[in-house]
Amino acid sequence: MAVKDLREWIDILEEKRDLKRIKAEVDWDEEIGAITREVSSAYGPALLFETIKDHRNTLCRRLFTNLTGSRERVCGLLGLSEGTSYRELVPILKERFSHPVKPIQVKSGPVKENIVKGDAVDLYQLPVPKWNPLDGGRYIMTSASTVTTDPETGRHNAGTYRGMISSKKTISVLLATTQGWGEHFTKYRKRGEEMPVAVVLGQDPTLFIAASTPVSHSEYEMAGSLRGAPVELVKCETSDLLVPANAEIVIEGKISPDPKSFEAEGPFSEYPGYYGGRKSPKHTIRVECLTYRNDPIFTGCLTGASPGRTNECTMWTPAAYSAVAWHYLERAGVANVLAVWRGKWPEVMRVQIRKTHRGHAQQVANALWGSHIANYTAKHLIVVDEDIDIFDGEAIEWALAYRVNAGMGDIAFFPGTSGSMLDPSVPIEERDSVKYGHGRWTRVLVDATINWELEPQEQYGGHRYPPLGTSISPKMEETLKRRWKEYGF
Ligand SMILES: Cc1cc2nc3c(=O)[nH]c(=O)nc-3n(C[C@H](O)[C@H](O)[C@H](O)COP(=O)(O)O)c2cc1C
Ligand SMILES: [Mn+2]
Repeated sequence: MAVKDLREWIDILEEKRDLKRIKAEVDWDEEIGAITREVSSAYGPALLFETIKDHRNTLCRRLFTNLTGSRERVCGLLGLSEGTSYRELVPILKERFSHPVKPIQVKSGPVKENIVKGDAVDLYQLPVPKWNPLDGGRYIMTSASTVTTDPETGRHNAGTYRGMISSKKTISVLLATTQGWGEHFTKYRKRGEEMPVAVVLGQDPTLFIAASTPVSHSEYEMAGSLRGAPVELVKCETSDLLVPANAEIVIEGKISPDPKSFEAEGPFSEYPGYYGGRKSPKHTIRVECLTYRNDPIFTGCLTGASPGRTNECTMWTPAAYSAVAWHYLERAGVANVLAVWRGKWPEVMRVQIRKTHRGHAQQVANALWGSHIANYTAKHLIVVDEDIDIFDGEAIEWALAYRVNAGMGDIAFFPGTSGSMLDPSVPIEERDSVKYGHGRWTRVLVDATINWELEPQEQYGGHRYPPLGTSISPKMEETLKRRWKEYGF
């Protein structure tokens, strides 16, 4: 079932007629982004741009995007039937995220076919789009996995983190201290050392999914589990970092803790559907080496989503984040969680429980907000009972209407927590990326389960709530079935 690499994924999509090759020359400056926005908002095919302005003769000439732009495509990638619903996908992903598959190290691989070091490095050789009109530059790290290691344990982390080309040999980035690489960077900084990084471009898309999800294990192990076979890794040229042997391109470099090395970064069209971050000096990767396959294929993607306008990541981030959140709840020992669903935007998360005690929803909130997934997720948490379908917006609205009484403590605030730097409802000063490395959220629990402080009532047949008024009796169901045609239907 495993897709070997990006090229095999392209072949599979081509065979399924789910790939569009665009041969007409297109401009990297806004045009590729605009086409991609239109196509992904219509859940259209994957796109391979084959002729890009200024890149007819550069070391990389082609760009692949929208590679995971429909639910069917994502299910195909995971070896599942295309009809698999999100309701079914979440527990499947939870299972896979709970069963890591260790990567294996190999001596060499296609990514070593070409090696460029030192002065020969020129990032403008890559067809990197300026995706959106007000982006601060050409964002090179959008579907890249940025690999770092913990200097104490050697443990690898791979994350999807934005970065833009700031010169021929530098990439300025938005480095959040609460993210995997941020935790590593804090340790390097305390030692007064630079952090080695490797930016992996053009990978088997399961690694893109793992690296974009706050998983509890190594992303390589998670990608191995998602694809059903170990990821093959090779050592970098300028550090001990391990990177996928079949990647299209790997950029090796260092990030210095010295603010003098910082270069301008931002803004960028971000996941909330608004531009995020201002143009200001930020941490910067000093590139030392490029390795790449012959005739490499660059990959990138759009991020922002607003109502009716979307991007490929929203086809799987809700399911992947829901699966990991559920996994963390299980690990914390929270019993009777029946389903978890994060919508298109990570700020709102819904959890369905079979309530067994007072404070059950509060326990869910504490466990979730205390876990790694909460860094960018679950600002607003809605917990519902088992009869509320969390995939149904109307059911959620009904629960919010009739199972929430703020006067009885059903809404709780938890101020002063770290949160997203990109949520525009938070004052800019409170999410200064260089000063704090993260944003500040007041989290909200909406306990939309039936409040057990409401005493059972005799007039409600001994229940806390009145009987459901919209049901018809079994006797009438029988009658209607029998007489339906007679009524003239
Ligand atoms: C397309 C895309 C772009 C992302 N960009 C960033 C980013 O610029 N900075 C960031 O901290 N997280 C970003 N994320 C979210 C992280 O990838 C996500 O939080 C992931 O869990 C990070 O890995 P980590 O948990 O190992 O840090 C992005 C996610 C996606 C899907
Ligand atoms: Mn991680």
